[in-house]
Amino acid sequence: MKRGRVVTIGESLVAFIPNAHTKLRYVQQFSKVVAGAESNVAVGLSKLGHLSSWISKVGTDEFGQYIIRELRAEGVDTSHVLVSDEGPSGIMFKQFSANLASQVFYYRKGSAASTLKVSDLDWEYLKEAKVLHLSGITPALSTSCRDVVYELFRFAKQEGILISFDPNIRRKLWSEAEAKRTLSPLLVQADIVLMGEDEGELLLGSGDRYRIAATLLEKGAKAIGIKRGGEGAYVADATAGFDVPIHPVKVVDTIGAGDAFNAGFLAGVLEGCPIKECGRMGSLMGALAVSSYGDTEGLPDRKTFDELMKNEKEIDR
Ligand code: KDG
Repeated sequence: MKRGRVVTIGESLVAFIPNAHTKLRYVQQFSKVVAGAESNVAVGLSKLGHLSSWISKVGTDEFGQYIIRELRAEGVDTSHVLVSDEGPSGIMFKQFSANLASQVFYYRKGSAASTLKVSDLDWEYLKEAKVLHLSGITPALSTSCRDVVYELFRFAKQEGILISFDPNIRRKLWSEAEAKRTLSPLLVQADIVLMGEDEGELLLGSGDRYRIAATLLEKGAKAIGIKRGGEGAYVADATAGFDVPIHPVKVVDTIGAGDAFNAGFLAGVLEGCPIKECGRMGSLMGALAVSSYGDTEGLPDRKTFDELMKNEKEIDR
């Protein structure tokens, strides 16, 4: 079911996951996985049988090789990833508290990915994309990264490529004022908007899902997925809007749920599904992400996904 390539661009990091629910100062062992909002979406789509690419810059270090190797193993096209000595590959640590809340600590300032610039990109290759998936994390990384995202929006409009955008506001990377100034103009230009209800408050002045959707549809968005955490999601297009419930699962780590939702939702869009179905697909992927520790390790292959969608299989994690 290869129906058109989704190209994602943004930083991926090596994420260290502690083996205990306690402060990092007391943790003795970690396992490592790949994290990154955009590459998470690429992995989710690839697992569902879609063509996906991830473009970024990694350092000339072992972690850079690890990131590329893992994403390639998941079927993501990494042929346009740059390996650069301008900075190291970024890393992050997760911390789990006793009540299961997850926190992240970044070590990514000056990373290779933060040096990404407009002239680094192969614009001919980008023309092959049907959808360009971007997030608001990239413009928070550096001025050159912000320029890249603005240029990608301009280019996609010119080439008739659909832009899928998740503001993914990361308050550890910039101030709310900077995020609002930079992301609000982008949000209203995207064709597919995938965002948290809480992000609507900052970027559009309303945290009400119906208002957020109405505003974005009026600006020209074609499909909208508003993620509401434990409350499910609201999805809408020009024809209809639906509240989509969550799938009940045992939550072990909520990080990555939004990206998994995005992958399921985008798969639905690529397959020409009605908006409600796109929402159900996103919701199932989100549920599977929160029931495992890494961002993408819990995501299903297509066969399992289809069985779960038809309720032929119980979610057993
Ligand atoms: O959405 C999950 C991401 O937050 C995580 O994988 C790391 O990309 C990441 C980031 O910048 O926070």
